[in-house]
Amino acid sequence: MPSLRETLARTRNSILGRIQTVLGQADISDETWDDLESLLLQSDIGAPTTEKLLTNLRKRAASEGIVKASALRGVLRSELVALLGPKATPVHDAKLLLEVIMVVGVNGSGKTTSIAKLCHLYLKHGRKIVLAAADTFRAAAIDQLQIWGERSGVPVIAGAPNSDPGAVVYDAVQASFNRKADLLIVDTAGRLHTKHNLMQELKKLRNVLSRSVHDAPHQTLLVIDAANGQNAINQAKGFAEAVGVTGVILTKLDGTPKGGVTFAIVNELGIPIRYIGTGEKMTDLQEFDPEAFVANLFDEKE
Ligand SMILES: Nc1nc2c(ncn2[C@@H]2O[C@H](COP(=O)(O)OP(=O)(O)OP(=O)(O)O)[C@@H](O)[C@H]2O)c(=O)[nH]1
Ligand SMILES: [Mg+2]
Repeated sequence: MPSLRETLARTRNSILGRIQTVLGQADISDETWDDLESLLLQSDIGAPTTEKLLTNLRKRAASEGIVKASALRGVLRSELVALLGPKATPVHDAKLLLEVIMVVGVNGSGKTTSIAKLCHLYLKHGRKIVLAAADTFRAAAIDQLQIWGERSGVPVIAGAPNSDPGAVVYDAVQASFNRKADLLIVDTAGRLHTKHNLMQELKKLRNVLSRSVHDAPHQTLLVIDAANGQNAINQAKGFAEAVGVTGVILTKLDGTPKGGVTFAIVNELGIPIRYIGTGEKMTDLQEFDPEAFVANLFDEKE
């Protein structure tokens, strides 16, 4: 399992790492602010979030009487941590008979892989899991989930290719009750958000869940490929409007310099990051920890 430090290497080495050069030994000048702004903008943090950060930094520099640019490093870090909000605590309510997690996201973002990783994590916590293969549009998608299920000994409820995903979800709820499972994770299809019918389909699935299990889905996790950078924001808005999203699984941080998008997601969408994907293996999922995340974005040798 790669460490967070390894996972963030590309992001750290690309742009965010250069911030320490800008925030060097000289006194703060207009140039410091300009350079900082342009680096933040290049780092996929996005314009609204960059603006917010700079406003806060300027205020703190003034009120705390900061003169040296290097003294802004710590302030920047604390502002970045504050932006990400508190570490999300596990939301499992033990009184819930059956918890339902619906997983959504565009195709290829890493939904099925992330579900396998979530299984691995929750099995360690002693949960009894059923998976629903509600991505019925591609036979390969059903197979992929079944392979993961077999590997970890978790039953996968699936239908025939092109069958009604609502029926699959309904069957999966019944199977969960029959098997006395306490966690049902639903995999869904992921065409582009611009195709209205996908969103309609997801809404239908959501309704089947809410009619079958009290308060379900208890979590709706949106899987976002970090390599999509700023494009991920609009995608996420589409899903959030259609099905309501309670948390984000940010995948493929290991392969991209665009880790700055993490801040844009939380700030612009107001949705917390719950997990991050750090590789392709079952064990490559970490609970998101804002402080550790920010600490590993910068070079420790500063
Ligand atoms: N490096 C890396 N690869 C990942 C990560 N998460 C997923 N992948 C890879 O991304 C590719 C797509 O993952 P899937 O889980 O099939 O994505 P999906 O969202 O289910 O895709 P569709 O079923 O087509 O909608 C696979 O090759 C995964 O191995 C990650 O955190 N890091
Ligand atoms: Mg899939």
